[in-house]
Amino acid sequence: MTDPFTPEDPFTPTPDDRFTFGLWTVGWPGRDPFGEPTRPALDPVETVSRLAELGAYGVTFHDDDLIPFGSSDTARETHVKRFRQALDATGMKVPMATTNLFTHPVFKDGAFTANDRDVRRYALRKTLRNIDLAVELGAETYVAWGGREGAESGAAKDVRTALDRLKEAFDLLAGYVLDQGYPLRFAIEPKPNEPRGDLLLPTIGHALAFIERLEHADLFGVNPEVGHEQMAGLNVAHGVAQALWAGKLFHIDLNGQTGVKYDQDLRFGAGDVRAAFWLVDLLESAGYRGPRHFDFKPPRTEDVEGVWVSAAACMRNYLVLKARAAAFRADPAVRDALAAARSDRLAQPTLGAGESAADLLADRTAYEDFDVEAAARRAMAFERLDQLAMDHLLGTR
Ligand code: XLS
Ligand code: MN
Ligand code: MN
Repeated sequence: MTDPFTPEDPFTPTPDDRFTFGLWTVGWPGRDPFGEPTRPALDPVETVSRLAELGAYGVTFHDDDLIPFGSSDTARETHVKRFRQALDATGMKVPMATTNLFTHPVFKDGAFTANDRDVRRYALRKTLRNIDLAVELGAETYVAWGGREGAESGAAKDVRTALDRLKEAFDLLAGYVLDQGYPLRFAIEPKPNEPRGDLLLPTIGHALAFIERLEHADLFGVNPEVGHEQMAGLNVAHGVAQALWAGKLFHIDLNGQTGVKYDQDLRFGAGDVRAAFWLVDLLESAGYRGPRHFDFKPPRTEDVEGVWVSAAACMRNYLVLKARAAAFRADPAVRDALAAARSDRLAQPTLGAGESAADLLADRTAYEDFDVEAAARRAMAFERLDQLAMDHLLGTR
């Protein structure tokens, strides 16, 4: 077997794979609610060059990942300049950026939906400022994760009013982007809980429904995160499929999670590997063109070298799953099993062309003469199909 971390390995990524990482992912020093950091902070310049060496396409950032909160204007310029130089030197891109509206204590009750109006106005200014920088650095997508938009107790937050404020914020931000002529779209990132007990827009479905109420709905899509859907016990591939169906999959956060528990942010492929397989199968077969963005946290047991092992493994696992999914789709036995499962028939519209409800009511074969019992006896043969998928995933086929 080839060493998994050498260039001869068939699963070695290249920028064409469009793999991106948040500065805050590999840069996470390992501080958690129970313990101090286990690793030093990483210089964004080092992150850019290490990720470029590993074959990534680009990096993404929260404003405060790049420019520490409270930096002077001069310090800000220096941080941006050094980052830009690292991008130029490596050819790394910045396809997405976002705002940190959750770390500073001022955001303890949220940002765009904080009960305090001055905090909401400050959050909007912080976001507008970073949108300018995001566009300057070439970003096409602006992610909006709610952070602390939520509550721990019932009366603390009037959810309907909070949604009014959230809409007000997004209408303002989109209006600004349009006025400036920025080529930027927004991707709302759902999450069910953490850091608040309950967060607003907890799932892909909630976010999709919310978007339809926005003034510039066309500018808004979703940024689903694998683990966030799984924290709610949901099937992430189904949620992503619905986002694709709605034309709203603007971005994606790939990582791993083992069921309904705290936000683990494991490397992609760890956790529920079957869910990861079906997600990659979906993204690849649907022709999703956006970045494959990893939002993970190398466990705090790792040192800095372990961080790069973990980052490389995210990309490797994606490419392995992509190859396994392609082999599954190309397998003649799978084609037979799909036919036995009549999966192709789902594409046939239920009604004939121009058929009305009256026509359906007049069709005796649809009801009066339909042999319900015979149809109920038909096997769907899904187990054979699923075991073929398992065999491909496990490499036993
Ligand atoms: C936290 C989120 C966050 C967003 C960006 O749970 O995943 O990292 O992706 O703010
Ligand atoms: Mn997460
Ligand atoms: Mn995320």
